[in-house]
Amino acid sequence: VVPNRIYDPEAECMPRDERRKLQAAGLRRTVEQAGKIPFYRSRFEELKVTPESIQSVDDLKRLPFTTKQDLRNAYPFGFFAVPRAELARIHASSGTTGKPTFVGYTRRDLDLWSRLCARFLVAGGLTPDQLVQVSFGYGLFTGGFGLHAGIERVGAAVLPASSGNTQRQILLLEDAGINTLICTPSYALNLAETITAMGKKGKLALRYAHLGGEPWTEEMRAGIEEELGIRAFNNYGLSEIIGPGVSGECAARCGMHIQEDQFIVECLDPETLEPVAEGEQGELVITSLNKEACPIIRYRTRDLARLDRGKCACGRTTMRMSRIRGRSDDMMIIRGVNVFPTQIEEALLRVDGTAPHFMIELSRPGNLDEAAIKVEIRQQDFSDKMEAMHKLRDRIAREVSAITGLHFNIELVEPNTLERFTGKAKRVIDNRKLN
Ligand code: ADP
Ligand code: K
Ligand code: ZN
Repeated sequence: VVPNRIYDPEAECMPRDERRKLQAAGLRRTVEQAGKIPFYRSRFEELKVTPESIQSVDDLKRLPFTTKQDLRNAYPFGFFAVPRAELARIHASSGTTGKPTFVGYTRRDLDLWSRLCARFLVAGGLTPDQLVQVSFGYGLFTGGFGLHAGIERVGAAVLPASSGNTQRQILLLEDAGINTLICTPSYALNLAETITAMGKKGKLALRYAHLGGEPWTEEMRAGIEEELGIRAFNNYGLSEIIGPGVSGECAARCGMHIQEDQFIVECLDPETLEPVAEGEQGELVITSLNKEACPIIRYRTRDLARLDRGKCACGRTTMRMSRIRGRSDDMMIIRGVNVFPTQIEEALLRVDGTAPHFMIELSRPGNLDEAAIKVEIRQQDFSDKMEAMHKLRDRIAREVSAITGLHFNIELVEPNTLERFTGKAKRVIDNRKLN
């Protein structure tokens, strides 16, 4: 049983009408801050939006949406609302093509972010006496550094293992006597099964895991918990909003509590962009309320989920969101890393000899994702010389890895063998069993 602890009771358990007033003030502040960004300034002018005209949360529907494409159009720093001198950190998330999307933080933004991570970590059982292994990559992705700061803030000790090298991860878990594991759910399952296979099941000090970054299921949770003898908690976030810390589960584990004092989350029909009926599935659209460097308004996450305004046993008054049930675009999440088919297309464009016809195939033979690309060769470049074909394959793998940071198995296929599409191309076959 996980004790019910609350890191920030004032914010997390605030009466709802009081929080709505706080949100209105935050929204007004955000409109003011966002007005420093040319994209928002011109939208606000068109829509006749001024900070003073924001009276309540209902005014949100007067505000413009923001898409990943909008962020991309302003590459690299066009969505930063503060001068460079005020920046304290820059992270990046994968763009839809070769270039990343940068997100910036001021000192105050970093302070806020670590507070939000501390909240969901404590909700899921983290206490200052624990030893925590972070097996998220430390780098441009928000997972590693984000969780790291949250753990330190709670007062627990952090072991920044970073990602990769499963044998070494297990050695650290065992020899350091780690209590809490942080990684993606699929990696946790992989660790769990490897630990069992090594005959170390039940011999570790592990008690908790905080998992996120990719979709997972209750069946996966049951497997992770059974193999490791722990409690595993789900947390959600995305770089464009702040990183991990947007929402997370409490001990009751009936959805992830949204940090509503900092974000307004709408659940909209992705076609009409109108709110779905209460409790129905829709696209999450998120607005920040206190961010300085990158205030963001009505960001279309493309993540599909349900919202629950019901009361929670833990005493938090915040609304909860379900697991992510899917995406309203073609983004794939491979080993926790976001990948768009357009990134693969861009990589192929850099390689002479390939036709722009390809098919991506995803599978999960064990617990980890495998990704393969079938690439068509142009007639004139097709060769029965093995060496030439090997060189071409390696070249493609390198370009794809340069853009996505992931290894794909490349399979070259003969000219005119892949399906041609008349409508919207369907370039991904996902054989991983999720949802
Ligand atoms: P990170 O670096 O933390 O993975 P990104 O911004 O790269 O963050 O990825 C964010 C995306 O990852 C989200 O939009 C969502 O699709 C997915 N994601 C993050 N956490 C979860 C989660 N707990 N469950 C399902 N999907 C998640
Ligand atoms: K992700
Ligand atoms: Zn709760």
